[in-house]
Amino acid sequence: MTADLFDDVDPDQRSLVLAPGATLLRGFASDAARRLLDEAEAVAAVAPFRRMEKPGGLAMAVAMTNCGTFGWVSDRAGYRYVREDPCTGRPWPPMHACFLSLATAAASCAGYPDFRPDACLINRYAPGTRLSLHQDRDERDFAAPIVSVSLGLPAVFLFGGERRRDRPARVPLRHGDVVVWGGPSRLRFHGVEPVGSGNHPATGAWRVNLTFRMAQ
Ligand code: MD3
Ligand code: FE
Repeated sequence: MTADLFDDVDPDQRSLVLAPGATLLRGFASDAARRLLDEAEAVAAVAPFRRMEKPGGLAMAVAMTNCGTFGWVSDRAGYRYVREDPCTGRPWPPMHACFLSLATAAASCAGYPDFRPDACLINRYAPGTRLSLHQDRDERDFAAPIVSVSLGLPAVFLFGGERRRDRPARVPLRHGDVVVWGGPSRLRFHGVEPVGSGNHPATGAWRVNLTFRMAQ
């Protein structure tokens, strides 16, 4: 049980190594959360949240949009990073300074002082929505970490192994938690259990997750 991971640590400890290369910075984004959510809303006003098609044709449950030079997209043709939003034909909205500084500060804390994300995928989960186990391997350089920021409703993150069949650990993630996924953890399978219903003061009935990536 992953809850055990949390039982042994000093309650004041704000940073926890989940696995080699995976660092949880609990509450690291709490102070910035309001600004991050307002900015995510501004991004979505230009590049709307949409449920992308998987290569097999089914729609993903999670609604997504992007900001930054590159955005991650999925359609019948597969997964890739593109400079233009296929919904609008326009470039993705730029990555706001508050996004960039939060992500680079978190990466620095976890030992990645050179992290310069060029893509931020914004995921939005309604209650009941899950993300099935997958690897993130569309980025050019797996030496760069991915920084994730959890906002709004809590969720149980599934942290698997290097093989799909490895049984995942369950990691509860709450509003303001940031995780830096790098090194030997970078290609581990991961997903999100169905988000429970609830009403969060910052987001209402949503979970919002930001993932910062060095795509190119
Ligand atoms: C572990 N998002 O967008 S973030 C994704 O909560 C994604 O929306 C989830 O998985 C979410 O691809 C999880 C945490 C995360 C992101 C990338 C990872 C964990 C990771 C890459 C390697 C290992
Ligand atoms: Fe992922």
